[in-house]
Amino acid sequence: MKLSRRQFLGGAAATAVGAALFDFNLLTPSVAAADKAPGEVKTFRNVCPRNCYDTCAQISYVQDGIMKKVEGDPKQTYTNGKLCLKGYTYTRRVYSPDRVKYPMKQTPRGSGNWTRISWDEAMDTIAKKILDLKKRYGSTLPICLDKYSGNFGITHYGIEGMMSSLGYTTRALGTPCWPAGIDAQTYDFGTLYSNDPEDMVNAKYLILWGQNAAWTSIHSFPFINKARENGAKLVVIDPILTSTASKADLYLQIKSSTDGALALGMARYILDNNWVDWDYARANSVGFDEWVDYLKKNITLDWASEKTGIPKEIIMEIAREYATTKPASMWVGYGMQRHINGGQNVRIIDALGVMTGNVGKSGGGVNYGHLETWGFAYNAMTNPAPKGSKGFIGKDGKEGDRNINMNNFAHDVLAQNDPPVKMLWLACRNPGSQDPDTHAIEKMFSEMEFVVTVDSFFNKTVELSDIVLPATTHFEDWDVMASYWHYWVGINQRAIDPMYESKSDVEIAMLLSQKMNALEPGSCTFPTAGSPEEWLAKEFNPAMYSFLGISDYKELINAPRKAKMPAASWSDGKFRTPSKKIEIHSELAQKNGLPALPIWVEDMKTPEKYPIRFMTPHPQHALHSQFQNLDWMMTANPEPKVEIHPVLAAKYGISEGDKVKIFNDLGTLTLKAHLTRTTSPDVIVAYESWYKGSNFNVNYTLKATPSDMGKQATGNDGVAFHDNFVMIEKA
Ligand SMILES: Nc1nc2c(c(=O)[nH]1)N[C@H]1C(S)=C(S)[C@@H](COP(=O)(O)OP(=O)(O)OC[C@H]3O[C@@H](n4cnc5c(=O)[nH]c(N)nc54)[C@H](O)[C@@H]3O)O[C@H]1N2
Ligand SMILES: Nc1nc2c(c(=O)[nH]1)N[C@H]1C(S)=C(S)[C@@H](COP(=O)(O)OP(=O)(O)OC[C@H]3O[C@@H](n4cnc5c(=O)[nH]c(N)nc54)[C@H](O)[C@@H]3O)O[C@H]1N2
Ligand code: SF4
Ligand SMILES: [Mo]
Repeated sequence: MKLSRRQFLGGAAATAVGAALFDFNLLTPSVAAADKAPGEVKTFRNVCPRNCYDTCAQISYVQDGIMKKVEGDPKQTYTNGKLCLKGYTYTRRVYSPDRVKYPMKQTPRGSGNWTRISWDEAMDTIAKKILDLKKRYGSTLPICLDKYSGNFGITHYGIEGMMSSLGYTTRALGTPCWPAGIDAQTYDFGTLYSNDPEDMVNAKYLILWGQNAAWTSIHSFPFINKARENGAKLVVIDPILTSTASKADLYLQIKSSTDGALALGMARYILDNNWVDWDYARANSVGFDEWVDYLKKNITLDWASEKTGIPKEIIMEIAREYATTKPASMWVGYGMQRHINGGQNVRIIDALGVMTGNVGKSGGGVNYGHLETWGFAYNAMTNPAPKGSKGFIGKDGKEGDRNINMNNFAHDVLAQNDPPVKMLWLACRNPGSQDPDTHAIEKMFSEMEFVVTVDSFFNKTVELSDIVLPATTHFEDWDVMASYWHYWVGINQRAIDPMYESKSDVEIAMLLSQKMNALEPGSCTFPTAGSPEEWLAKEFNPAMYSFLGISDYKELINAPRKAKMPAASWSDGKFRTPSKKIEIHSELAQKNGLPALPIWVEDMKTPEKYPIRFMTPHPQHALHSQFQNLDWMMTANPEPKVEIHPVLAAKYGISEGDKVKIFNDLGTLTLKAHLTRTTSPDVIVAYESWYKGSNFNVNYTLKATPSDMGKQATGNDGVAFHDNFVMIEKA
């Protein structure tokens, strides 16, 4: 294929940037300068739209239409001028030769036989298929959308808007990230709402509970370090001695899924020593005394120690320190709630925070995440179904979309029969690599009539599709982003023109609407015109403007804005539960078949046949299936490994560097062994990721076991990703 001048420039410039990332003056874009002297370097404001705590404010540097480098924005105090490793690779992503450049079709699906097609042909094929399905089944319900976190920019909710504009469809509902913990905090406090992470500097004691900030939220660390410089002690509780744990003053290698037992043991000791903040707990919560009764009758330190594998003396030590060092902050990560009792464990930790009066305090809190700054207009998302559309009649008798479980997607797609799901639209989503039970996912794809994926790379999901449409990156479009962790909001400017023939998800929706209406007038309500900036402008509303202290979105071009919120969540004591108090006793939880109180719920028993727990948490060099495929990352971290404790390795005759077969009833994967004492002898670890040119995928062995919570606030329970058991042998 002949390269256009633009493609060539992109590749060459990216190489120049690669050689000189940290010395901007060394940049010699000789190719760009071939026909004229280098132009002025322009800067643009961007925000990293990945599903990352940090949602960094970025500055992109563009010369002659080529993005030369990306840095952290110093005007945003949380990002504070720095990016993570992934953030610094963005030029490699934008100018990657592996990008999906044009609309392409694959015949047959899965064959790798891709041919370039025009946008018009792509839209014509897709629109005709939609109309055909609608005619055959009398509705658009056979069309199913699976969209999640590839890009959380607000205009990207236009993907959902596009679906609504076609009629009522089938939708993957839920979140794999944090649903059990969201429900736990919803039962307790009424919603999830956490302290400003920058407020961690005020903590005098800090517990990171199943949270690997050194990898997954690196910008939080300067605030943690500052607190430590001020004398705060850092405790990390994790079954794996992570990078984060290595920075702690005290690390507890807890048995997976037993955090509730640890918190209950701590609570009992706090109670016995009367370090309880009775005034706070009784004034602000309901059911506190009932829970105290439970502690007295059921919980002992010996029991907690046996359950968790943590010596009694250590439980006593952290209980005393946590209860008597004020303010004390807890950060509950998403890793610890990926269990069959994960939500319940979060509820118990919440209760510990309430018991010690640490909720509502600066430097305190039981922090998990928030959605307070997400009050946008969601204009692109809101479209009426065309007149006469037939929908799914829900339990409430209302007609609408048919929601299926995002966290058991393959199963749920195949379980639909009235009408069946026939077509998938995937955008910002890679279930081929990220969903549990990859074999089931592959089977589901193979049974579809038609699959469209919008993405920037030929990943596993694209491999299973009929048509791929090239998506722009966040430097090629206008957008706005909020964080689920810090309180800042920032804008994405179009720093460079869309690469090749790529388009944003909203532009694709407009094109589809044009085609649908040309073929069958009135068949799609999505607007057919609008510039990227117009779409962006419509995502703001007066409340958002006032929250950010601006009157026009363009002000965000000068600097990101921090929402006007107190640093301490719940400092006004206005909880959002039915009783308006913290519900230690939650009737809503009880109504949903869960314990009313934060009491112990058993963890998963280890199956005899598969005695080794296989943990697959989030990687350092990747954000799920993003980034690890880029050349710099493949150089930094060329291949996946499985971490095995030397004692376990010895038992199976495995040495450093050996190939190890990891298997259970669901599937098998073979990985190189890395022997390390950072894990325990009954747990092996491989970080989920998508490596270029490799079929490595941890999810081949992972069953879609639901976690205990998630339904209440997010529609579906989470996935107990870490309750996964396998056997190993030397390959
Ligand atoms: N074993 C195991 N599995 C896990 C987890 C685990 O801990 N262990 N974690 C789970 C969690 S928490 C999550 S959040 C999920 C993540 O699951 P996904 O959201 O599916 O994961 P990503 O790989 O981040 O993104 C999906 C795709 O979006 C694409 N994309 C990026 N920007 C755009 C855009 O603007 N438009 C379009 N159309 N596409 C775009 C990316 O190129 C990528 O291919 O994985 C889950 N899976
Ligand atoms: N670099 C990088 N950053 C990311 C992501 C990424 O993929 N890569 N993903 C983003 C997304 S979508 C999410 S959801 C977040 C998730 O970020 P985190 O909240 O940090 O979640 P995880 O990496 O899934 O798990 C964190 C830790 O929980 C531990 N853990 C597992 N089970 C238990 C348990 O029973 N008890 C305790 N105490 N600990 C346990 C794991 O060993 C792991 O070290 O990170 C975001 N940031
Ligand atoms: S991946 Fe996370 S930490 Fe890295 S640049 Fe993006 S938002 Fe920042
Ligand atoms: Mo996530």
